[in-house]
Amino acid sequence: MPRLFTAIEVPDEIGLALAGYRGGLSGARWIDVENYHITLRFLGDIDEETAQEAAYLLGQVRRPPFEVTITGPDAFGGGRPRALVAKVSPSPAILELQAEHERLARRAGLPAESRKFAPHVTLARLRDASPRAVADYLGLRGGPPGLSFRAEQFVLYSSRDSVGGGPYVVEAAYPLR
Ligand code: 2AM
Repeated sequence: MPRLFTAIEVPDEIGLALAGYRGGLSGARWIDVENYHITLRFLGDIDEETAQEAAYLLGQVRRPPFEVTITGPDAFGGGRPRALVAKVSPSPAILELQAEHERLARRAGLPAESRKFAPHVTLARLRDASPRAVADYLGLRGGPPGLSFRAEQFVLYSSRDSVGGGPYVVEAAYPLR
């Protein structure tokens, strides 16, 4: 079964700048720069028919391009940090696009996503990284990086069947207009 998710791609020059966050934290497994993305809606391992339906519904989305602003590095997981991320400003445009993907996913028959949407680019997965080390890392690197770009489309990505992880393949691209 294909494992699918919708996302905003990260342009090469932004990826290059975000790559500056790599290194300096033990227990971090750094994501390859070409796999950086902003997940909008994780669809999961779904059957071909549901995937076709979701792809069709995504094609009905009519929304204008919008500005994406990276606000800075952060960690998810609190006392047990599990991911290092570059947070993305939760602008009305990205929240509305994500909410529309959520509605479409449900129309395609998928269960509701229970987690609150917090837009981000995952930079590293963390294993055995201490909260202290993560705090120190963020202390040295914190602050807004002054990075933004215009999202002109969103995409449907597939990842390795039932396993997840990159490389991610663009199965379909949907212009924002
Ligand atoms: P993450 O970056 O926060 O880990 C492809 O796997 C993308 O879908 C990843 O960016 C990941 O988000 C997200 N993802 C993976 N498994 C998920 C799940 N069970 N629920 C929601 N999102 C998931």
